Order: sequence, then C-alpha cells, then structure tokens
Amino acid sequence: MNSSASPASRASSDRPRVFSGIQPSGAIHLGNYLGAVKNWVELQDDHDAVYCVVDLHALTLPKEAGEVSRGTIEIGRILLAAGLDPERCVFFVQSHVPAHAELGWLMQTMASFGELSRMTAFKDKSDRGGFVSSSLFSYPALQAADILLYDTDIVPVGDDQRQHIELSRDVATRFNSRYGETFVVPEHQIPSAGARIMDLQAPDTKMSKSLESPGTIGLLDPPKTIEKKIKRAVTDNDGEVRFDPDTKPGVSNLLDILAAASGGDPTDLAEKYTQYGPLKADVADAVMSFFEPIQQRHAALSDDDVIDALRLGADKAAAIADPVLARAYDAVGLLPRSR
Ligand code: AQP
Repeated sequence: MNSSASPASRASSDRPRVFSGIQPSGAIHLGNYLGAVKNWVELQDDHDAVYCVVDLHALTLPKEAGEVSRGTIEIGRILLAAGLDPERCVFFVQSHVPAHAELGWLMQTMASFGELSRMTAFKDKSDRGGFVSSSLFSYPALQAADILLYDTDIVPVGDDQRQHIELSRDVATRFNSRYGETFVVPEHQIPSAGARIMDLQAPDTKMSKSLESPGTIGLLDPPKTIEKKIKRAVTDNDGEVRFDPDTKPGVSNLLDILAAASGGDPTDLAEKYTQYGPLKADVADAVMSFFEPIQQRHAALSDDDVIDALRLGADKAAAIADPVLARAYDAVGLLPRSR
C-alpha cells in the first residue's frame, strides 16, 4: 500500500461520508427532490457530504454538443437554490475530476457482464429505441467508481438506484478480497416516503427527467402549472382515499408525495380524506411550500455563482479522490510512472 490513507483510518477520524450524484439530463423534478436532494441538503449538517453533477453519465444517451454543459450549469443553479452549500459540502462536476473516468475503467474490469446485464435501468432505457451505446450498459461501473473514490459510508438515493448501489458494494467487496482492503463498502440510504415518485399521468412509471412527460412536476414550474398538474393527476373511479400502491397507484402516489413533503405516514394521512379534490389541494400546497423559496433563490443566482462554486468543489473533490485512485492502482500493482 502507498502513503494514501487506508479506508479504515478515514472512517475513524471523520464524520460519516455521504456521496451522491445527479445527471444533468433535464430539469430537476419532484421525484429527484423528494427522493434525493431534500436529504442531501439535510445531511450537510452532520455528515461529510460530497455531491456531484454526473455529466459523464448523461452522455450515455445521445446529446447535442453543448447540451450537457448547459444542463450542468442549470442543474448546479437549482441545487444551490435548493440548499447545497459549497462551504458545507463538496459540490462538483464529475468530468472535472479525471480520477472518476480512471477508476471507472478499473471498476469495469471488476464488474461481470452478467451483473451488468441484470441492471433494470439498462433494460428500460435501451427499450426506448434509438442509438444504444456500450456506455449505457457499463455506466453502473463508473457509478461504483464515483462512490468508492470518496471512501463513502452512505449513499442517499431514490429507490431506483438500489440495484446500482448493490453493484457498487459487490465490486468493492470483490476488489478488496482480490487485492486487499482498499475500498470502503458503502450502504444505501433510501427515504421511507418519496423514494419512488411516480409520473402523475402514468402512475405505473417512475417520474424521470429524460422522459419529458406532462406528468412530471419540475422544480421550476410556476405555481399555477404545479397546481394544474396535480389537479389533473390520474387517480381511479372508486373515489376512496386509501394507500395501496398495487391497486390504487395514482392516489397512493399523491399520498406518498404528501407524506414526503409534510411528514407523516401515507396510510395514516389517507384517513383524513374522503375525496380526491381536498387531497390534491393539500398536495399542491405542500409541494409549493418547498418549491417557492427555492424558485426565489434560483432567480437570484447567476451562472457565474454556479461556475465559481463548482471550481472550488473540483479542487476539494480531487484532493480526496486522487489518493484513493493511487491506492487502487497500487493495490492492483500497476507500474508507477517514474518521477
Ligand atoms: N421518481 C423518482 N422518485 C424518487 N427519487 C428519484 N430519483 C430519480 N427519480 C426519482 C433520484 O434522484 C437522484 C438523481 O437521479 P437521476 O439523475 O438518475 O434522475 P432521473 O430523473 O432518474 O433522470 P433520468 O435522466 O431520467 O434517468 P433515469 O431515466 O435513469 O431515471 C437519484 O438519487 C435517484 O434515485
């Protein structure tokens, strides 16, 4: 082992490290916020938090030149407005820290073809048609690298990421047993409510940036639009307010949103309502109470504010990631470049 700190020494000296990322693949929506970003903001208080705009992941689906850099600035602006504080977390862009792509290659060598073939995100996205790149198949290995580079203890994510975090754990464990203790094996942290917000017009489909559906609530949607989208949310004909995602996906999605936004348990919340109208009105109010202040802060931020924050973050991220990459190269036994 070289002079870089071992995973055990970091874990014993610091607060728990959290790492998570978001693709600049469209506007942040309600699912991203309740499933991930809201928790990221809270975790800054008592964790050593590292958050990343995973721009290399966004390239797994075809993009026009310039689309990803515009998306990165925009998503950075929304995340700062939502409460990420560059003084209290490391906030950066994945491609600004080359160690991600480098460790990503090592992780590809550790993930089996069979494991990657079982990833449901690949099946879902490759079924949408169009050009299917090999990166869409292998990016969970890059995601493992993203996480492992920071000696991450906890990965706060939505439920759709459960399988990818499991893969990160498997490749870390495999690497450690083949080459010696090198990586911290991370745990996922998935919220009890809001972990999988469904599309309001298709409640059997996850709300997703890249789908651009009318059933997606964008964090920057005007209040009237949000109200209208929630009013028009697909429910069912039996008129009973009950939390039962299998038989009542639309109503259950609304109850889950309400529980995630205002606290409480969706089954208990259901008992307060006898009609869909008042439930929808309360969901719209709860969502707006979070989104309005974020929208105001967003309007006050400039592109330069984002660029400055991300520049600072890249230096801080590289200072953590580079020694971990060196540790991994050393463990594998690559010939060091002579000095
Ligand atoms: N619907 C959701 N409900 C709860 N959490 C969600 N997340 C995503 N969708 C939901 C969580 O948000 C974080 C960022 O994930 P992402 O960048 O992959 O977001 P996305 O909306 O899923 O974006 P894409 O481009 O459309 O990707 P796909 O199609 O792969 O989902 C993660 O923590 C995620 O769990």
